[in-house]
Amino acid sequence: MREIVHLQTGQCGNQLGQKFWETISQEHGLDAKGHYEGNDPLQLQKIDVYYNEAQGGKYVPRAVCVDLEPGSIDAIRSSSHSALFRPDNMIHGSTGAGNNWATGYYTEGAELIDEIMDVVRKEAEGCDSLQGFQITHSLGGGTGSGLGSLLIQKIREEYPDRMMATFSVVPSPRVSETVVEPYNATLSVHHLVENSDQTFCIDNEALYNICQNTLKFTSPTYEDLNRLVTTVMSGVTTSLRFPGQLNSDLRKMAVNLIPFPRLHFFMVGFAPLTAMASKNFRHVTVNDLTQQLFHPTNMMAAADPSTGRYLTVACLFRGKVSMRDVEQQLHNIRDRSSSQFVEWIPNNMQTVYCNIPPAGMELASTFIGNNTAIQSLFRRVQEQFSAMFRRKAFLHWYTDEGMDEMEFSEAESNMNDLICEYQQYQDATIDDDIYEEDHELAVDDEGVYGPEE
Ligand SMILES: Nc1nc2c(ncn2[C@@H]2O[C@H](COP(=O)(O)OP(=O)(O)OP(=O)(O)O)[C@@H](O)[C@H]2O)c(=O)[nH]1
Ligand SMILES: [Mg+2]
Repeated sequence: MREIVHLQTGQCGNQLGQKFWETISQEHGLDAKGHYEGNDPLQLQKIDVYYNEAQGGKYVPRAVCVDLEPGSIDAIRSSSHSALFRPDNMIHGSTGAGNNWATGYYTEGAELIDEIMDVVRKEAEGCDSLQGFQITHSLGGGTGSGLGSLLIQKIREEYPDRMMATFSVVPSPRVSETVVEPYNATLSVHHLVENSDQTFCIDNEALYNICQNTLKFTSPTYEDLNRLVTTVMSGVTTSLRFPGQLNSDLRKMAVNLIPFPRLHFFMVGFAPLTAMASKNFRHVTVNDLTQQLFHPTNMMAAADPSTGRYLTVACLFRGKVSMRDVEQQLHNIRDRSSSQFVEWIPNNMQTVYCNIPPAGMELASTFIGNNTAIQSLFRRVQEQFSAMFRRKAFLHWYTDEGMDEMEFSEAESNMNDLICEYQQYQDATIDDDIYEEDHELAVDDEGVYGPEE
């Protein structure tokens, strides 16, 4: 079987990870201790992608939980699903990274990395045929972002031919008021561009908007935001966890979605999203699902896809849907907004089906889009980064941990390049020369995007 090793780092990473495991355990018919009590053989067919089978028919998440402070790990230990996780796989420090990427990457985190890698190695060695890794983390704090980046890098060095998928939470001032988050996020993106194969961008700004505007929560909590994230995580991993043809492993998914290696930052979405109050007054149809799925307000990235263009899209439908209806609806969407799909990748929309709906729903769908509008997310962070970096504000916290200012400049220009690349492919048409012969960045008409030196 093609196994995945899951990692969760920092507070956000552990909270999301814990909910992810609770959700998929329920979908696979496992109780809070990991014993199978389901009644559908499909639940077990690919269960070893995410779980190890222990004695007595118990399934154990192949999960490694890491934090630089004990709080989030203690929370797992005292949760209703505490008996699910393997105690040896929980590793924590005592002081935290104090919102400082450099502490996570260079100092406190670096002290813990060998211990973490030992556990990762043990899990990887226990696999029959490891397909890769996935990690949940936030980019705004110190641990998930800094130690997360270090961990991703170490894994890439040790397992260069395995896939790395990340569920990365992008900070928003609407949700958190820590001023240095744009620094931490930019430094992390700098690493994700190089060391991640596919990154599902979870944008706290968008989650907050969905909770307020669509779900009608007056003051959304992390728990509310995380419920959205776990639904979408369950959605995007469906094809990995249940039998089917398309996108059945991380590599196939990446091959279908990523036309250029650096452009692997996905927008994700989920439908139906309905306020609890109006839930009982609507019957969800395939038409609703597809309309919602492509709607900007359903995207978990605060970026409007209609301002960019789709390089690729994968839609996943769960439950008993008529494939013909789905194909027809998607065809209509494509027809109606054909200019939003780059014409130089024919058939860039894929559909995946799975009979098993998420718990408590009859029909559901998940959206993964590689859309050039994701650049607006990076632009948002970049603007906040530049405003502070220009004055070198707060930099001493990072240099005190042994970091060089150069790394900030490099991270900044890497993210700027990324933004330019998205823009370039957004503007590209089927018959113009995008690349010069030596594969330097092309200059646009106004010379805004200069060639690399
Ligand atoms: N969606 C979501 N975002 C979270 C959650 N917890 C924290 N965040 C966001 O994550 C960022 C802070 O990162 P944390 O994960 O708390 O930090 P950490 O990785 O534990 O690092 P340090 O505490 O600095 O050592 C902020 O942008 C928060 O808004 C959560 O449970 N859900
Ligand atoms: Mg923390």
